Amino acid sequence: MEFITYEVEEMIGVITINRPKALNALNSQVLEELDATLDSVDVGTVRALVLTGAGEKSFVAGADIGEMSTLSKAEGEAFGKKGNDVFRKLETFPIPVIAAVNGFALGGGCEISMSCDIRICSDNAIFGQPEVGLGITPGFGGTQRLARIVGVGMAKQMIYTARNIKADEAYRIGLVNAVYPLEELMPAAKKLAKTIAINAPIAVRNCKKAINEGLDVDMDQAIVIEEKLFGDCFETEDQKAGMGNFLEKDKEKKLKVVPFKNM
Ligand code: DAK
Repeated sequence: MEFITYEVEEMIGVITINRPKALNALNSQVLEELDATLDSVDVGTVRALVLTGAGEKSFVAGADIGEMSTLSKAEGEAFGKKGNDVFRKLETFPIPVIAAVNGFALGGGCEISMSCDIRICSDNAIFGQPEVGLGITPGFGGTQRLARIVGVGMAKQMIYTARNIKADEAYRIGLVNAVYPLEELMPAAKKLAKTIAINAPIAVRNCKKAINEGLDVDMDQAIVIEEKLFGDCFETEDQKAGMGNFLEKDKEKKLKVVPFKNM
């Protein structure tokens, strides 16, 4: 891999987009390598992912404008599909993904962060959807995910004006869950990932699925999705150990990591 690094620490996988000379902009190769990296994650042992960018200035400064500038309509559509497929893979990845946004998150950079389950950022982070200034629409799901995360009015304002926002505004509108000094961002992301990782993995996966799938349907259908995924947790070792520890009032055991089984 030239542009992606992947490291596993305990039960946490850290994926870094590593193309700092172009502020980690997403060209076809980055997207292909990211896709292959996700395929290589051992979700039997890794329980949460952190996605970040290399360097201290940029998470991802967008899709690669140089590569896009000469695309035909058909090539533009194919490039859009390549990005959308990998973003969707992230969004529906069986384990939670935390975006640790360490600087610019523009265009495709903002969009890839929105494909993650949770976003936290450094205080130098800048978010924006500048596409209309470049003569295109957001093409990696920005028109859809931004509205779902920050609401229709704020999403329309950001997209129509192409105006960037700083970390504090991203926090205020709910685009990120927390803001940290740059040097504290990765430790905070890993701590958050570990807090998720020590919980029962089947339950965490099912929560992700229930939230994601439930948001796409009406409430009656959504409740049925939740019921099925709730039921699915029973008779698993996670559920037996989790509830058993509580009933035994064994605080030590309660804090222990439940073995990963029954998937
Ligand atoms: N693409 C390619 N190279 C980029 C880049 C990008 N998005 N962003 C930065 N770079 C490169 C710069 O060209 C420069 O390269 P060298 O000149 O050194 O070779 C290097 O990174 C450093 O950038 P700057 O010198 O510009 O650094 P500054 O600190 O002065 O400025 C900046 C940082 C982030 C404000 C500036 O680089 C900038 O404005 N970058 C572009 C940001 C942007 O507009 N991003 C959105 C891209 S549009 C679709 C699929 C996808 C999309 C749309 C449709 N379909 C097919 C339907 C997605 C679109 C986008 O993401």
